[in-house]
Amino acid sequence: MEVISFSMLIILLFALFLISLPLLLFLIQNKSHSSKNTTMFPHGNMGWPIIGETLEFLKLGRKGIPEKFINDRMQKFSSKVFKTSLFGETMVVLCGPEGNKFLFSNENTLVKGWVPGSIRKIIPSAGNVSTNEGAIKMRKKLQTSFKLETLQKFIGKMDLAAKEHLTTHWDNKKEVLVFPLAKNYGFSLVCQLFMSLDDHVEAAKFYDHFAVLLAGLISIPIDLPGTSLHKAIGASNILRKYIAEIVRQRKLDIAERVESVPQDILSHMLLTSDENGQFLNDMEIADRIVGLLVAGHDTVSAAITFIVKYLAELPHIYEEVQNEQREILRSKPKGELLNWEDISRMKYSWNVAREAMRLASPAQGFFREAITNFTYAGFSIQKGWKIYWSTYSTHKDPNYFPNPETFDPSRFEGNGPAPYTYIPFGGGPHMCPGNVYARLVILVFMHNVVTRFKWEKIFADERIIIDPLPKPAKGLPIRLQPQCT
Ligand SMILES: *[C@@H]1O[C@H](CO)[C@@H](O)[C@H](O)[C@H]1NC(C)=O
Ligand SMILES: *[C@@H]1O[C@H](CO)[C@@H](O)[C@H](O)[C@H]1NC(C)=O
Ligand SMILES: CC(=O)N[C@H]1CO[C@H](CO)[C@@H](O)[C@@H]1O
Repeated sequence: MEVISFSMLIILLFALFLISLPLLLFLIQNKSHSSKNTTMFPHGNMGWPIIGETLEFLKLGRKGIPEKFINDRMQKFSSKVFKTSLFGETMVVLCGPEGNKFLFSNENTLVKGWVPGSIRKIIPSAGNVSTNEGAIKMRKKLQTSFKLETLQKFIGKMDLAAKEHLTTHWDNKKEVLVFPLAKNYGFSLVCQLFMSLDDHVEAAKFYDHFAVLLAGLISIPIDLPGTSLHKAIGASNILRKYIAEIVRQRKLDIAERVESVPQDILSHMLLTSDENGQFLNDMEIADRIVGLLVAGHDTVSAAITFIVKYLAELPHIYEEVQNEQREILRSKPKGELLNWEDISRMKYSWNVAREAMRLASPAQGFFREAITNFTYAGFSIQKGWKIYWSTYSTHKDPNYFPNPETFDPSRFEGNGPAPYTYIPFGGGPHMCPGNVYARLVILVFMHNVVTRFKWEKIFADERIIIDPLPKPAKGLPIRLQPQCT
């Protein structure tokens, strides 16, 4: 019975094929004929319907080789640009420093910022950065709040937080698991600095919702009960209500008695606002703060984790960082907290941090959307298409970074890497406003950790996973040896 129906199916398919053959031939001919003189679209493979090549993209990331996705296709299709489908969208990938330069230089004329649907559903404001007037004002406000002049006032607070973290979680321990501790540290730091959420019990409750939110951020955008996206949207609603209440209370405090208002980034934003903070309502401000919490904690935690990893693997580099930091410590009155002058002396340490962010870039890449039809490298790109560029494809290109897998902080000496090749924070007008924040937090942590500890890895060959941020597969357990200074 089965055999019969199977052969019948074959015959049926064959007949169908024969009938449609002329039509097919006509279509193919017509296509090649007309494509002779119409614009040429970038070549590429669109993968499966809807999912496209997303699974392959995510799989290579989990294997720790996200650059392979780009490199394979650059070889197959074009070294400059290719087409694919990711996160349910037609996606054009621009490659190499020329691609980066093109995108950064044509911001708001040919392209604008874009984020995948899953992120827009969880953090609505992430979808409309440059549309309405309130959003533009808010963005400007945030950018001033993230300038060095503003943030350097918080260096002492960052130093205290690093000291407290190491005392609580590292002191008197033989072993620690670095990655979860770095996440915990990065998160409690943003809570303290942004909105003076110092209470550990409150912060822990807050963190649970936050973890659910993060898990859904880069997911297939299907919002049904049980999916990680659905849970993340729920968590985001709780967090935004919670933060909106903090914002409401803070506005009241500011209106009533300015002197006793907590000195944090939220107060700074509200106090420097030209229109008494009325440009956005509390919920809209809360929405942006959730976005900042996401951007500000995970990336910094990943960077710290990888710095600890490389310092464990490379004792001569650890020693040089330690010497630089001990020198700074010795030059200060005992007990005085770090300040901007100290940070600006941490030149070697910063090169080490930058090299760690080259090899394990916290951001894999960024998205844009074409706002008009344009031609790039001879290929036509259509209005509405999404564009992706990847940090890893230049960070690991031997043309720009010889022996790309070798950790070498001297790459950042002198003029440093060629333009548009080292881009962990993006570039152009949309450059991540958190780069100054990241620099301060990372250097303050490095100062404290190398002046108090030396360490070695427990698993010499621990794998790296990128999902969506880089992390060591086993969380980077290390063995500690306290240092005296
Ligand atoms: C996003 O934009 C839409 C319309 O442009 C607006 O209705 C909505 O309130 C905006 N969302 C946020 C969170 O700013
Ligand atoms: C873009 O090009 C397509 C054809 O390739 C055309 O249909 C469309 O009208 C163009 N759009 C704009 C905004 O020029
Ligand atoms: C053969 C032919 O028609 N060539 C034309 C193809 O289109 C370009 C502009 O898009 C023309 O310049 C060519 O003359």
